[in-house]
Amino acid sequence: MSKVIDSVSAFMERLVAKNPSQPEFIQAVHEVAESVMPIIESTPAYRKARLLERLVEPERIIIFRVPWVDDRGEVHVNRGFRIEMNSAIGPYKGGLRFHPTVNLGLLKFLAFEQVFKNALTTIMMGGGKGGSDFDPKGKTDNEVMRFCQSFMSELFRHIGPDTDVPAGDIGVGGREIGFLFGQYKKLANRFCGVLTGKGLEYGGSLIRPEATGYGSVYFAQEMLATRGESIKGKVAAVSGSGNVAQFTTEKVLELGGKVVTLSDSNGTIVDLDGINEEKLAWVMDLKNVRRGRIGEYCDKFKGSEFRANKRPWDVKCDLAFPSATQNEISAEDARTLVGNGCICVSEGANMPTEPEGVDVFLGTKILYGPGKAANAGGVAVSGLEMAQNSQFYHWRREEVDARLQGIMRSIHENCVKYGAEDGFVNYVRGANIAGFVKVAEAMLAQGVV
Ligand code: NDP
Ligand code: 2IT
Repeated sequence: MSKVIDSVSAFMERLVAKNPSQPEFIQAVHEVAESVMPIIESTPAYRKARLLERLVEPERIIIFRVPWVDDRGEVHVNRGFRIEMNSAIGPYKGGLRFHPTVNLGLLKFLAFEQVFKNALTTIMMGGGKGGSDFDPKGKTDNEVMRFCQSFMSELFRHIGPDTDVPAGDIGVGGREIGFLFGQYKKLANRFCGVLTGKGLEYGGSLIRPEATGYGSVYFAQEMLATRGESIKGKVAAVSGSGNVAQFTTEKVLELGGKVVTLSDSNGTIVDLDGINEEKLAWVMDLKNVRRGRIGEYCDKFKGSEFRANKRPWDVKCDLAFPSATQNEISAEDARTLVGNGCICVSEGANMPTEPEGVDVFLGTKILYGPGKAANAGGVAVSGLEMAQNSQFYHWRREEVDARLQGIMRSIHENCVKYGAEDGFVNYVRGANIAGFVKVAEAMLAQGVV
């Protein structure tokens, strides 16, 4: 064991030296390295091929200028990125994030996680991620369109339906994908499945908007079933109020649970009566059409409370669905959740729990589903969208939903296979090893490239 610890330390020392000022990337790699080092140490072919060293080095990074003109005629310049992380098991696949905090290290963490997540889906997809430090908040539709067109004017030459297929993430939803697709088609003179998350009228898949949130709840269902529990009658705390949070809430309600919180970067709304279908419909209109702030909920629905600059984690709940952003659950938040009786955490967001918080969840042996397993439903249905596009055909809603449920079940089984340790499932280890083994075998087979 101490040899494994020494190997992780030595590996991390080299990684930090080579990637200074990329804390999120270092955090994500450290977690995976701890899980997979025992396998690497006991598999000479993996060690010899330097698989982990190759996995942390993106195959290619594209960084570009994105100039655009606002409605007043002023010129702005943003930075665009695409990290093509690993193509061992399929074309690069992963979302685009538009948020002022976007930088190279943040996207490298997301691209790295995506490699393992995509491997878990069982679909042929490598890992990638991209985006920009552009902030869509407060911009008009025309400004967002001009930005997306400028972004795609460079990106289009690097992507394609069997090379690299971007999709949405924070700040990139149906509106942005539409503008990006329009510009790709104009420049490439080609109508194809080069992006996923498209509108239904032009090649999108049914259930793609719902997939990440639904998948995260399906994963929670699977975890709960291992202890004879279900969603019915449970109280859930959800963070965020965007795509993932909305459809997580919808599915929890459908399965008989009660959701008592939502949030955004300004604070949390608490509604102990429960956010029912009617209130959720109002939230969806607020966020997706009127593009307002979640705090407005409390002006509309009396009896609810807005907690400025607070996260939801001190609200008593049985289930927690972090669905906003990375590092939004500290060790103290994790202790509060567990102390208040939370039995299951399913991560809709990518890496929402700080490492010390993960230790709390694993140490107390609650059901803890890490993002790369629990939120893989989104990219899985992106993979199904690619499959439908390649046939110039589409499947029914029930068919896509059934496939999504089957994929979440198989991810859960794989986590159990690699993560079971005397009566307890360590889903972190399970997900990391299951994802790693698939990519590692493909890389070995393809030689040193
Ligand atoms: P959206 O842009 O639709 O919503 C993001 C939500 O998170 C908003 O409520 C936003 O609030 C909040 N948020 C974003 N950044 C911060 C921050 N720094 N601090 C506090 N709150 C923040 O994005 P999605 O719902 O698509 O994504 C949410 C999470 O799910 C992300 O971690 C993403 O990577 C992950 N994910 C998304 C998938 C997808 O298919 N969309 C698939 C798998 C994972 P505000 O309006 O104030 O910014
Ligand atoms: O983090 C993610 O998995 C996503 N943002 C979805 C990626 C995709 O290609 O659908």
